[in-house]
Amino acid sequence: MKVLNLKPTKGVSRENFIFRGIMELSIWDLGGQELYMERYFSEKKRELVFSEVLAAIFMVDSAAKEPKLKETFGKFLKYLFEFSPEVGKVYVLLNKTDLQESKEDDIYELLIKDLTDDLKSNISFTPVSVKEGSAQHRMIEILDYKIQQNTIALQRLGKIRYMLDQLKLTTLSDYFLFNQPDGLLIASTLGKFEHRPLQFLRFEIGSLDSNIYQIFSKIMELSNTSISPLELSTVIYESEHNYIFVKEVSNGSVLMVVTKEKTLGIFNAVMNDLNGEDFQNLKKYLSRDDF
Ligand SMILES: Nc1nc2c(ncn2[C@@H]2O[C@H](COP(=O)(O)OP(=O)(O)OP(=O)(O)O)[C@@H](O)[C@H]2O)c(=O)[nH]1
Ligand SMILES: [Mg+2]
Repeated sequence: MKVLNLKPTKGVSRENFIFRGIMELSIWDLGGQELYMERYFSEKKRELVFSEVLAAIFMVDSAAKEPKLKETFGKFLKYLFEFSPEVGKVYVLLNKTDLQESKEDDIYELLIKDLTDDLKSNISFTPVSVKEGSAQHRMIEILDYKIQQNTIALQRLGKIRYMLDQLKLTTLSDYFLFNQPDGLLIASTLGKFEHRPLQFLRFEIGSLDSNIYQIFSKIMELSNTSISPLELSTVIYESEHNYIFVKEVSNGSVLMVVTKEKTLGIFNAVMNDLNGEDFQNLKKYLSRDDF
């Protein structure tokens, strides 16, 4: 998300999101203004807000002086553990470390002071900066950890990995499936594949389409060929020793194929793959909406 020009959160803002294409999340962003905090900490609302929490993240502006910070943190912990005792670790992000005036060490001392040892061992503090991307990186780490504990997400992941391995069998190529909304890898035939964090990948197939599709339609029109509405869904790159294919699989996911060699045989094999049954199965699986 673009951070500049963000408006203060009013009350509780909710958003649904499928992380890495496999784990459905309902994100509750609790506004930090006093008026809103009073409301969601109130006797009437707190159970609703602090129940069924899967992951709790407390974000602090380390560059601001907030007299009620400690008190707020106390209430947050109290209601969280009261209504979501299964939540596990609480993650505290000390934000804005990019600023000179950031006092993350003081804030850490303030927040940890007087906590019981039990609580201390259940809270993980991390200095971060949204501006520099380390906050987003930390959030991804936290959610990846949650995937590891989520049976349904792990099952989905296993199934998708198996399907990618099937695709790979005949093509001497590696397959990478990306989730467009967050730009993160869903699965790959190389296992956990590290790409630069937060270098959010966007395959702009759409914009390429619009030009080429227009010209293509025109040519078809000129030659009087009636062709079914064509989906331009694959982009092919060529390097000295490889072909790289990029193809949209479903709403929100993109498959990238990198060949190990650059031969016509392999090119054809990948093209067959991308137009074959295994690909259709993957597409069907990813288009399911029974999340
Ligand atoms: N320098 C710097 N500015 C940041 C960083 N993170 C957020 N900001 C800025 O801080 C301001 C407040 O950001 P928000 O994300 O709206 O803060 P918030 O904590 O959600 O505030 P509420 O919605 O009122 O709870 C915005 O102007 C952001 O651009 C950071 O890491 N570094
Ligand atoms: Mg906000």
